[in-house]
Amino acid sequence: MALLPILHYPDVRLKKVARPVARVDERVRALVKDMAATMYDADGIGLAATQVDVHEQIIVIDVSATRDELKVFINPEILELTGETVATEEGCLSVPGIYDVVERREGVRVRALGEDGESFELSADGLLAVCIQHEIDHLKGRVFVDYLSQLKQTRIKGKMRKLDRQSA
Ligand code: GNR
Ligand code: NI
Repeated sequence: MALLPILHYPDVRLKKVARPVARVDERVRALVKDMAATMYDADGIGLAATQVDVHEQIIVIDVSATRDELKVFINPEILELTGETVATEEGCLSVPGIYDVVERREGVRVRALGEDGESFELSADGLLAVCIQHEIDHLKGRVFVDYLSQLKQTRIKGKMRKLDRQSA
């Protein structure tokens, strides 16, 4: 098991579009294990493969308080967005220390493959629904900062470059 380095915004690799996983095999399961370890180590509620510079459609999520309800989504597809628009304060492991409000839909129905390669469907609302939308955005090369004003994006880029200079 390994902890994987997480890319930081505005790294251009966060803009790459992930390709579907052709076969859920031992390689994919090993990557899922490393992604889960990386997410738990960083105290995140989700992680997309894009954030660890792997451009394949793989997401891990755990929104439980007990940190023992890992959900794995391979090749996820949004079947339906439901409910009203809700505004949630979001953060991102690729944009550490930055939090801002993003509007998304309240509910989501998603189809994906599990770690066993079997297809499943899930309906979610609340934080899980927000997190699923946030992670699927990563697979499409989109970060929550992209929804903010140009002024905020410019400021956040500056802060992140400074932070990454200091820790380099
Ligand atoms: O840990 C995370 N918290 C979070 C809070 C509100 C909305 C979305 C998230 S996802 C984020 C982890 C992450 O960056 N996933 O890509
Ligand atoms: Ni994120």
